[in-house]
Amino acid sequence: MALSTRLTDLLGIEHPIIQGGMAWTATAELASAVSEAGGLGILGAGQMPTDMLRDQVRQTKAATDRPFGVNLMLLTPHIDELVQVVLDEHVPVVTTGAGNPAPYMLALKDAGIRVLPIVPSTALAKRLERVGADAVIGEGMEAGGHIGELTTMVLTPRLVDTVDIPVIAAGGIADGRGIAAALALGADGVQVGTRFMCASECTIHEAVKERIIKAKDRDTVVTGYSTGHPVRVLKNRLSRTIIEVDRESKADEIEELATGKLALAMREGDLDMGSLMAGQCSSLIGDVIPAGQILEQMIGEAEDVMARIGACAD
Ligand code: TUI
Repeated sequence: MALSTRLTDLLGIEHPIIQGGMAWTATAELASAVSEAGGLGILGAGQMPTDMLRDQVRQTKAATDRPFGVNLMLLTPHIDELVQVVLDEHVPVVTTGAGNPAPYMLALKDAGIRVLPIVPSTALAKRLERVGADAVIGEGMEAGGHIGELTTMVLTPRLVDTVDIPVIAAGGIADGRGIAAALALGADGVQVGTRFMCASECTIHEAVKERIIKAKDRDTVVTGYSTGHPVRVLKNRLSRTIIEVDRESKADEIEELATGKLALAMREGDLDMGSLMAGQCSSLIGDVIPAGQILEQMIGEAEDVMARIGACAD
């Protein structure tokens, strides 16, 4: 049995799973492995220099003929140049995060790009459906990195009730039970981030993968509320320091403390002072395996769960 949905039709992919476009984490190695295995691999552009994004796109195209995407983080100062790269390189799919992509919609749609904005609420989803979004990704606050206020359990069905385009559930989904739950809430697919950090092809530091595998259920915390851009991370010395400064609402000091810390974690493996952006579902992850196996396991488990639920209804 295959799980085909409006999302698999829209993107021409086998499984209704897209990989989170995590900055400093979702590189060509991971994205091409996910796409090759039938999901949608996504490059995390983050704050990459434009030449690096162009190289990453070309590396992905060389490794797979299947569809892939780029996540554009809209708070990036040179975002206009990154948008130009995805236009020039005819990237098939773009996801956006950390802001409203409306100013870029026309150019992206005119270039034939499928645009899947990440939204934290129904208000933004409605506006983006009107200006041509092909689907929306509703990211609940269980997710790692920059988050909104709503949980996946509430945001997903609210989006399904609000827009006619496909809804992709994100935040807290690391196994097939999460996929089955998202489909039960009316979603057409899921976005999976943290689970893919523990894919063998993911190039982040091995120490971070081990930290995720060791994580217990209360090991993540949200920092930086006073900056207006709260982020969920695994607890460490950096998160404790930021929370202390947060209490005094010193947003400038937090920005200073946080600068460069995501790369410090993901590239250097600094578990103490790096920003360990990862979701609440870290505690559901127990091993590092190839991306293709992650997809296979998640789909198999979702099918089993749905068969079990179906049997209860008989
Ligand atoms: O973007 C993410 N996750 C990220 S971005 C990132 S880099 C960063 N570092 C420090 C501060 C901020 C960013 C690390 N993780 N996820 C997608 C996401 N988008 N979550 C929430 C949103 C979002 C929030 C507000 C999307 C749109 C939005 O719109 C506000 C508006 O203008 O209406």
